[in-house]
Amino acid sequence: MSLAAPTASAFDGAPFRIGIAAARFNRRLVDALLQQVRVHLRAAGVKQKKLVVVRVPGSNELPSAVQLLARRAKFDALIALGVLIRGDTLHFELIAHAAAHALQRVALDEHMPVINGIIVAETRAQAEARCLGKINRGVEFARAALEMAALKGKLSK
Ligand code: DLZ
Repeated sequence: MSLAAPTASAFDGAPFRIGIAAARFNRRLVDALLQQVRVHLRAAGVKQKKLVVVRVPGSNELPSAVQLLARRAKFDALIALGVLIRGDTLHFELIAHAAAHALQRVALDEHMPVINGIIVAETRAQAEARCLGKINRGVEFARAALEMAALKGKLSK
């Protein structure tokens, strides 16, 4: 995957309610990612009370959590956060593919922007660079959520 981030565009987050599902597997890294997302959403004006965070065991559970959120309350966008690091077995690849497909399915079925914020890394060092280091993927996920929330608002009128 390219390291190039999309160009920044400013969206006022004040009107938006954003739901986040975050995995507990690789917790230190996911917590850092969550913090990056939170900081950017709050800086963009999303109110604390309009930011709902739920935790799930691992990335495999993110699609069902996102679907439960989509059905429970009126959100403008949802973000799924997880960190998958290649291990000795195929499990990593299966989860990465299944979660990505399922998140898209929830987005289309529920008519809800869903941001795939799952870091899929070959090594722990790659994952750390994206969650704790120079590459701030959390900001990209937050920006994508704000942009899609704004688009949803515009096209739903
Ligand atoms: C089992 C598993 C493995 C091997 N690796 C990860 C990982 O790198 N990142 C992650 O978020 N979750 C992992 N899991 C847990 C699965 O996502 C899931 O929680 C379990 O398979 C139970 O369904």
